Amino acid sequence: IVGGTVSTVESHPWIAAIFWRSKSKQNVFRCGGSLISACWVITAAHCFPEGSQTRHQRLSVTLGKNALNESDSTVEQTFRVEQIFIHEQFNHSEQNYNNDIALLKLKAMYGKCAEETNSVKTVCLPPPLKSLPPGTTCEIAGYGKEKFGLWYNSQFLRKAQVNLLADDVCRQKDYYGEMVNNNMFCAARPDWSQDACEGDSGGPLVCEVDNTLFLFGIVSWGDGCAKENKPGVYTRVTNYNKWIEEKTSLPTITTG
Ligand code: 4AZ
Repeated sequence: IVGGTVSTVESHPWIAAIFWRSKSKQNVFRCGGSLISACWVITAAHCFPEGSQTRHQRLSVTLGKNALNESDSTVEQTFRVEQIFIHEQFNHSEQNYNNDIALLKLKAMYGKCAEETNSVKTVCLPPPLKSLPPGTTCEIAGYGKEKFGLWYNSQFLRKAQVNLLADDVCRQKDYYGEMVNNNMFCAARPDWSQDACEGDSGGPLVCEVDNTLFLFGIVSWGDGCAKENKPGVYTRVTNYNKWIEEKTSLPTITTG
């Protein structure tokens, strides 16, 4: 997050930190995500490059995390991943990350996945096709970089506020032109001072409707961070209610 402030996980209790275990057994932070039900985290498809690295055995998800490089076992809940669903129409070779959405099924421990606490809660999905007017202020959160090009992520969870941009504005030539399609929307600070950045990918953009926060966007891409005329681009979650329902209601394959 560029230009934001340190936040506490209690104010974004659905945030998930997704780690990948490297060959040297180190847990490397990969992406953000959002807890949408006890056993399901929604994130971005581009967090999982093609090939062997995408093996779910290498992934873990931590909920309730304030500091990226320290663990607090009194509030954190860590899970292995049982299954990954990457959107069937996501294409790694395309530049614009169309259908940048994925679901991770957490592996239950003693028959349970996430347990609700002050630091761990689910976020609501908005109703299908619900759209909010341009200018609506929404909130993003993540452990990503505080400046584009830095080599390290933020040590603490950070948040920022961004406004939804009209689609025709974001599709102007000096913005992103044809790169932005209807499965995406743009959001930015009017003075370009706050934005998502590398490492925030997969994480939440939430907007309040009738006193309830809903997950409207998933951090997806952008040209740099907090750059003039280059807003953050988010996966339009309201286009995927059916896909999410389909995947999360699928029976689990068990072996042994
Ligand atoms: C990234 O590389 C990334 N400013 C995520 C979000 C944005 C830019 C880059 C938006 O993961």
